[in-house]
Amino acid sequence: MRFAIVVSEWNTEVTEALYNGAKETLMKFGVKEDDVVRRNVPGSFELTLGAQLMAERKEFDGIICIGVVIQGETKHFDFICDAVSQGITNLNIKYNLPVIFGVLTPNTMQQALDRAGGVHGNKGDEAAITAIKMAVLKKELEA
Ligand code: DLZ
Repeated sequence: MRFAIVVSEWNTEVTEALYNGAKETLMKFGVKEDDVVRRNVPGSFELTLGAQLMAERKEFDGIICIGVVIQGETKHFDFICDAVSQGITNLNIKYNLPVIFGVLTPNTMQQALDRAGGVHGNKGDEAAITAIKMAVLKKELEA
């Protein structure tokens, strides 16, 4: 199978750890390194278009979106989280393709780090496992 990973450049310390977790998990389950294609986008808001551009290539069994939006003092958090969660949901339906929401929405940077290889594991791993499970389900049901 072949997967795309779209990575937001905001909070890179966390998004790189999530990306590495996702990529390593895909490879652990047998995906070849050449079959994992990475592209960056400036922020989580841009994950939807980044994933859509990858979906348009029609060469992937799943797309994993990686981002971290930290609760701040402005309303940016709500707007970005609403937009990207709705945008990614729409892509799943529009392309009939697993597009995985690997976006952390913590209150603090520490909570993000705890979920990017820290005490709460690595949510990038979980995103990769979800992508594989959904890609397998799609193949089974379409066979
Ligand atoms: C503007 C912004 C803010 C305030 N916070 C975050 C964040 O915590 N995580 C993230 O991924 N991106 C953030 N951004 C950038 C937006 O996602 C987007 O890149 C800009 O609003 C430009 O469209």
